[in-house]
Amino acid sequence: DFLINVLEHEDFKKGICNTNFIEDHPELFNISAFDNQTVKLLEYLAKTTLAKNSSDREILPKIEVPIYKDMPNLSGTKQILDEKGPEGLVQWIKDQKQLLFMDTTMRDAQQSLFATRMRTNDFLKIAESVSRYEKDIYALELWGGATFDTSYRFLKESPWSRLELLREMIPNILFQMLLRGSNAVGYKNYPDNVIKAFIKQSAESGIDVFRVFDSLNWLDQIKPSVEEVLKLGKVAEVAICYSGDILDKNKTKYTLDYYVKKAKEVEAMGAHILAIKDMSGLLKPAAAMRLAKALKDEISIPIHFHTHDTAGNGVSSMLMASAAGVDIVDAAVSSMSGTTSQPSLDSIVAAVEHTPRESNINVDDIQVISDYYEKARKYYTGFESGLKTGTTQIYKYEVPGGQYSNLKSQVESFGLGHRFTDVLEKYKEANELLRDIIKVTPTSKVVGDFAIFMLQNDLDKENIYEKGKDLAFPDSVVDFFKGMIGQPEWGFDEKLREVVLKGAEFVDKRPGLLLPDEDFDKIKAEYKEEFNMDLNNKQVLSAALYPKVYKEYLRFKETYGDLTYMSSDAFFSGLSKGEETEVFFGEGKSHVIKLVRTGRTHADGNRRMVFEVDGFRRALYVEDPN
Ligand code: 3PY
Ligand code: ZN
Repeated sequence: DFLINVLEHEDFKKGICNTNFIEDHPELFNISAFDNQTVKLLEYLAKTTLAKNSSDREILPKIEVPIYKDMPNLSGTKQILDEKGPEGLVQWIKDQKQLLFMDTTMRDAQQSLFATRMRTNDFLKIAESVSRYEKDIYALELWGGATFDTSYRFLKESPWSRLELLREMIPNILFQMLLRGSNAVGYKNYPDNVIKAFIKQSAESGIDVFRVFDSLNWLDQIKPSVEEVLKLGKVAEVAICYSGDILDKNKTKYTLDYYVKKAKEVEAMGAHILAIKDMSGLLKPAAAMRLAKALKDEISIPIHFHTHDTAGNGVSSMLMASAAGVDIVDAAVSSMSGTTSQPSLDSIVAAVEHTPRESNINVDDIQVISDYYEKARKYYTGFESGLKTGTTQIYKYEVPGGQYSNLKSQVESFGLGHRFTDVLEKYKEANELLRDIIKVTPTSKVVGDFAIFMLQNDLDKENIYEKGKDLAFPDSVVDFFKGMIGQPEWGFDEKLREVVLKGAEFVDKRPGLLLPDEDFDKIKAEYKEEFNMDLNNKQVLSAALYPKVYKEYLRFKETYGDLTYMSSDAFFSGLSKGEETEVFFGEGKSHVIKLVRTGRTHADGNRRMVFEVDGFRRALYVEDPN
């Protein structure tokens, strides 16, 4: 190390060295600065730089964080809930004339725009500004849905830490999460004891409002979650997923009556709030108005509308719902809105100014937050779907916003990228074969997997019953026909079930009733043995929900350390030559790391990468993956 430090020193290279060189540069001896953690970090940066060919990439400008003005009264909806309980909050909502907003930027917007890749580090930079500039927002949706899985799987960070850190920095606004009922934050049913323990821990870590839905609108699957939320004194918002088009008389399944009936059941269940969850952006403006009006007439709990702007009609739909008296709508700050994401918060707030639904939110304040995300979004362009404008095709295909951006890359990974429209056509056909089910995680995955499978095997509605007999169907499709995702409203096509299951058993009850309780002590013993770790409650839950992904995350941390506080461009792409990045550790410590040089590939396939850490050189030999 010492020799390398000498050889790499700028003065030495320039020939500015005499017999005093070493004495003049005492930092050369400071080799111990490279502790284990630092070396792991450099290894990560070196490997990522090589894997992404980043040495000569354009260096992204550093994101400026807005300086917030101090606002005297930050007391918000969180304080109303804490002081008056869920019933007090519900009463407060009912007392409002103004249209209330939930900002989905930190969850659904980033999930639907760039596959849930937004990192905690980029949220923390803006969190204190959010608590001030968004102080009049009803709630922030910032957790649940796909964020839990992707945090561990792709971002190598803890979703629990994200939640707890944001809670500390935003003490005044309600935090909402999306809970997939008995599927929790996963893609399959979990035992009831996992669901309950997960809800309890989420509440302890900072969640106030649980938006619970079931991917088939089967309320039996939602009840256990709602019971637990009510027991904890938190807010239970039950979401009914919107499918079809209530305006279209030819569509006889998802009618206005269907939704009113479901809404009444939701109210009877004891939910505090009803949400209409239009995950695919199918709720046209006139339908939104009709639906909101009917629901307002039929139930008395507050009503919350959620949509996606995939077809470009999201703002109109929310405004029509507002005119019909809906209490709360979902939206995302403008730079994170539109297309597969939510409609623009700024636009709707501005549209209701000087009307009876005028909001307390200040559009200029929201602009500050939007400006930040506009810059931060540049780190995530690699994960975007490429969709630049809305598309009314979505009314035909009914693909959820969050799935649309993923489906493209899934299709490409099967070598079918050039046939994306065919995949969408098959998606429609697969849905018909499944008797027009609600399509949202995880049923949307069933339809997506089924569609790709049909395309790969030249299957269609006619030939599948014969041709399918000799084929092994995707796991998700098999699970669906086994009843493991739940019971669809209009039952199964029994003939197709036989083709798919080939004699395997299926259930007609809620899977949670059949699954044995998870043995948390057994999980703890397993991790003690394998990782020498004493898992805390949060870690046990992560292990129970995502056993494989969680272990991979722990192994990643053993290899590279905790990279939560590395900047996102460095995390995703490594460093460009000459680029500097500051990586923070616990207790405010940090290192400034610069990539000085990338050497040639040696005969053994390794390359020499030279870094500077706080001004000290360090060279690494790393295998070139290219
Ligand atoms: C999720 O389950 O993650 C969703 O966003 C469904 O719309
Ligand atoms: Zn959504």
